[in-house]
Formats: sequence, structure tokens, C-alpha cells
Amino acid sequence: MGIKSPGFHGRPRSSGPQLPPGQYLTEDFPVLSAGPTPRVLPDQWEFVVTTESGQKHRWSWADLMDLPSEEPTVDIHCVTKWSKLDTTWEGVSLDVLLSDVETAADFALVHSYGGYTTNLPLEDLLDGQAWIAYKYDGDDLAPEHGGPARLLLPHLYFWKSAKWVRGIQLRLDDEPGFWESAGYHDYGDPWREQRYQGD
Ligand SMILES: Nc1nc2c(c(=O)[nH]1)N[C@H]1C(S)=C(S)[C@@H](COP(=O)(O)O)O[C@H]1N2
Ligand SMILES: [Mo]
Repeated sequence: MGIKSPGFHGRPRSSGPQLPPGQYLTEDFPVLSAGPTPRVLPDQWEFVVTTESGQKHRWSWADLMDLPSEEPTVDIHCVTKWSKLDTTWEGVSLDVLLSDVETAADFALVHSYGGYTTNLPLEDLLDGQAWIAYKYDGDDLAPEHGGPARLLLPHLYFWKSAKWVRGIQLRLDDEPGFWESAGYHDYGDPWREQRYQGD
């Protein structure tokens, strides 16, 4: 197993409001999936970063477990208006995974087992903002919540946090993902209430 940083928190707690506009608090953990839950065993799991020049960087499950992990405590905000505060996860920061990747890309298209995709600026994956998470609340991530591993990107609406993540394509241009192609906002900042295109 890699090294853990137990004191780590996703972002500093400030005295500001914890609930973005239009959101309500929920204590349970709703499941939102656009299709059936893909069953991916850790032995078959692979995570691949592909650069704009086609160069591939691959991690097996064992490779992921060998990397230093963090335990972020973060608030999550779904565009269907539920928010959940102080959720605790364990995962590997994208800063670690992307540290040796040479790229001139400005955008990322995240791919999941099952075919789901979501897009975001590459810079939103860096600087302690995003993780490949494999534990939630101290337990292995349940399949319905994206196990064995999902993207955790709490500063944008939770549809950007791709469950069953299998790879990230680094791109020079911005290619809309599944919900972004269906009228949802390209960026999706909950604090600016960017739910739909034009918000
Ligand atoms: N692969 C995949 N990832 C996904 C989704 C999905 O349908 N498929 N739904 C998104 C949406 S809309 C939300 S709100 C969160 C829900 O995560 P949860 O089911 O763990 O609450 O996952 C996001 N990631
Ligand atoms: Mo969502």
C-alpha cells in the first residue's frame, strides 16, 4: 500500500457558506447513474491517460495502490440539487498521476467503463482539486458509487466526478461529454449555479 496523509483535507474550511445557491442538504448518499452499473474487478481495472500526441500512460490496480494516497474530506453538489457535506474519501491525487505526463493540452475528456464521458479544463484536475478515489467513508467504494474507482472532483457539480473511471484523454480542444452534450453547462461551477448551457 502507498503512503497515506491522514490529516489531508481537500480545501481549507472557511467561514463562508457551505451550501451553493439552489442546493439542499441530504444525509443519505443518492445513487445517480445514467445506465447499468458496470462490474469491473480490480484485477481487470486499468487507468490510462492519453496525451494529445497519442502517448499512453497506464496504471494497473496494483500500480494505483503503490502510489501515495490522500484522505480528502469534501462537500459534493449534484445538479439535481442535493448536496452532502464533509464526505470522506481515500484516493490518489491527479497531481501524482499527471506529474510525469508531458502535454500541451488545455482540456480533458474523462472516460468511464460503460461509456460515460465528461469534459473539463485540464487545470481543474490539478493543484489538489481531483482524485482517483477508491474508498468512501472508510470502506471500499461500492459498485453503485463507482467502485472500484471513480474520479472525485468536488469543486464542480458531481456529474463531472465520473464513476468507474477508466481513463483521461488530454486534448487541445474542448470536446463535450455525455451530459454536456445534452444541454448541461460545459463547466458546471455550483457556486455560480452553472447548471445548463447559458447559465
Ligand atoms: N460513469 C458515470 N459516472 C457518473 C454518472 C453516471 O451516470 N455514470 N452520474 C454522475 C452524476 S449526475 C452524479 S450526481 C454522480 C453521482 O454519484 P453517486 O451515484 O455516487 O451519488 O456521479 C456522476 N458520475
Ligand atoms: Mo448529478
